[in-house]
Amino acid sequence: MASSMRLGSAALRSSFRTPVRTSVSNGLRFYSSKTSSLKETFAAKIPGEVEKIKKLKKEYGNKVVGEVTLDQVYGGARGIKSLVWEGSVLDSEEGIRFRGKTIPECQELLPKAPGGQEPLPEGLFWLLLTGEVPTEQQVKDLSAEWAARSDLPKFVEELIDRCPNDLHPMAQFSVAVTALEHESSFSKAYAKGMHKSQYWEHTFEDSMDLIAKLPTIAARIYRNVYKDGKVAPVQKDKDYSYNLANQLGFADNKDFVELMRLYLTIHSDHEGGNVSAHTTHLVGSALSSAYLSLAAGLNGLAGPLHGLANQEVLKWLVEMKQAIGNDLSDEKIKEYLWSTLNSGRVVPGYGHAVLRKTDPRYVSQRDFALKHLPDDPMFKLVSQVYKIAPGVLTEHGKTKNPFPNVDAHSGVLLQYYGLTEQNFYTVLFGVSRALGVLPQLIIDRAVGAPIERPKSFSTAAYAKLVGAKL
Ligand code: CMX
Repeated sequence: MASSMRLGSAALRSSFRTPVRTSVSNGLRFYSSKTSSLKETFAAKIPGEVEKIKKLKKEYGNKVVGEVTLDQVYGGARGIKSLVWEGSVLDSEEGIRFRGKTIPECQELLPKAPGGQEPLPEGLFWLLLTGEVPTEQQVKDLSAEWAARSDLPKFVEELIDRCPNDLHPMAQFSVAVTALEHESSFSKAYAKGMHKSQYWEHTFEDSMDLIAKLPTIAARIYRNVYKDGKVAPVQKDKDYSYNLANQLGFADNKDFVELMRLYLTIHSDHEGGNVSAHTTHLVGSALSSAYLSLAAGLNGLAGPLHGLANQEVLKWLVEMKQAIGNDLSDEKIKEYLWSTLNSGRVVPGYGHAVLRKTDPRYVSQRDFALKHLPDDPMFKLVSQVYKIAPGVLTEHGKTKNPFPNVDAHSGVLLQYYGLTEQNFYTVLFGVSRALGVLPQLIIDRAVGAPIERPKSFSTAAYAKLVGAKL
């Protein structure tokens, strides 16, 4: 794997601080600077990680890690252990840990903006990729590097501008990210005939460029569909969340900027098996570029059972208010919950494939609301539903988890600050999700993860396998 650490011309592009080449040793260029860049930090970790996996496979490769029942096969592969995901692990009772750290721990440990209280998502990205908590300077450098890479190609701007306003913002988002394939360092190098040891570097470069461009893409969609079509330029000395808030048109409110920092941090990663993460990883396993892989993941995030639920929640709450009127008593809310269930629909924002408790991402958003908008009527309604819905869902008896997930809260926070256009909400989720799934894509290419190809059978073949006569 030593050759995989060769940092070529792509490395020069990635080194934002004026690089001073001091030595070239074993093909690895070193730059004099006070702190290590993200690329250098990650590159230094690769040989150890590759060695760890090699040793694990060599010594324990034939150990059984689980068995699969027919119910699991027909049940959406729930619980089948078959994926490797380094950034986060989801415990059904405790919720997510990013590289072993809970959300409150990340809130405490990750660097913050001057005067800010919420973690900067730049720090989370660093943590997910390297397993290390970055210094303030490293995070500052990363903010500057993303700002420096943020320009969109003209044809992508035009492509977004030509989308009809009634094309869902998530479809526009996916189109724009797919079109960025034109810029892919990975695809260009592959076409020329790249050695596999260089895959990760090009994936790293593409991921950094892609992440850098997402706020401008998201803001262009938002400003085109809902506002005057004008997007503020990225401010090179500001952090990622400030720029996103500013480009959307909300940075005058410093609490909204803080909300963006929290939002982008907590929506980033949630293990590898969820639809957007798994899809990005799967498509990437075919050596499709970071652009094509993320676009595929975004298309999955756009489904109502996954990321789109955050749009659905606000819609559902507004419809509930319209249907009930001013008497938002517990009894009326209970009736509304039952009417939703009895009409064969799901209660959006409740339930989860893995979690069996209230989602800590819900809790951190609730804490934010208690601090910044305790008297907002919609927040009060969300809190009231939180008291009632778990009981109703338990009585209904279908969902394995009657508690709220991340999507039950986000829309209410956004609407409070004036971002009321629900159809746009999943785009913000997508910007954040990129920060979680792209580190794994880079890791996949660095450790030589193979193309994915699980086995399928027909129902007749499964019946034969289990000895059933149908
Ligand atoms: N309201 C009504 N019924 C629900 C429900 C809810 N919130 N959550 C689950 N159920 C139902 C399922 O539809 C399923 O019914 P059928 O047996 O008729 O098919 C049954 O309960 C069992 O489902 P489960 O095993 O508890 O949940 P799944 O792992 O199949 O699905 C999820 C998980 C999230 C898709 C589901 O809970 C759901 O649809 N929730 C509402 C949508 C939502 O909030 N999605 C966002 C999830 C977080 C995210 O990815 O962003």
